Amino acid sequence: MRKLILVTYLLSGSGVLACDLKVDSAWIREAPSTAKALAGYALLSNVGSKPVNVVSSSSSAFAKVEMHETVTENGIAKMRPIEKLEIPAKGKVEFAPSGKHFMLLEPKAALKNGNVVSVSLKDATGCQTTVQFKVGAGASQSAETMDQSKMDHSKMDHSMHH
Ligand SMILES: [Cu+2]
Repeated sequence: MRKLILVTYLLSGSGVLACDLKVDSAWIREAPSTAKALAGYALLSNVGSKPVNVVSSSSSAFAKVEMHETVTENGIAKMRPIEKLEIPAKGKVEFAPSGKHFMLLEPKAALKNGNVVSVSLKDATGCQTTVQFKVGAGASQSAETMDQSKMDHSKMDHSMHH
């Protein structure tokens, strides 16, 4: 515990710029090793007093990371890319099953339950937040139940990416 406090002190004292974007409960849905795209979810918070615009996402574990949102048109769930995600001052945006998600394309290695993957999110000022996503069945039991009743992401059409 004492060590953790010291590290925090050193980081904040050494001029490292802390982003206003904070990310919690980040997880990636486990998928078959043949899956070409995985879905990631998290709770994004803006702890600052100005809006934060998330403009890009990337990970060394994937060829490409996109932000998507799911919209339902005529009863059919479709995904579309989010070019720029605005989080209001002191606001939160939830990426959750059946809604917004990170689309993690072409994993460089098969990911299993319990693996942890770093994803970096960059805001419009260039500030980069690195988030640890844990591969698993869900952030909580309720999230898992909610998703499976509505949509199976692994069966969705990702042809738009090619
Ligand atoms: Cu998607």
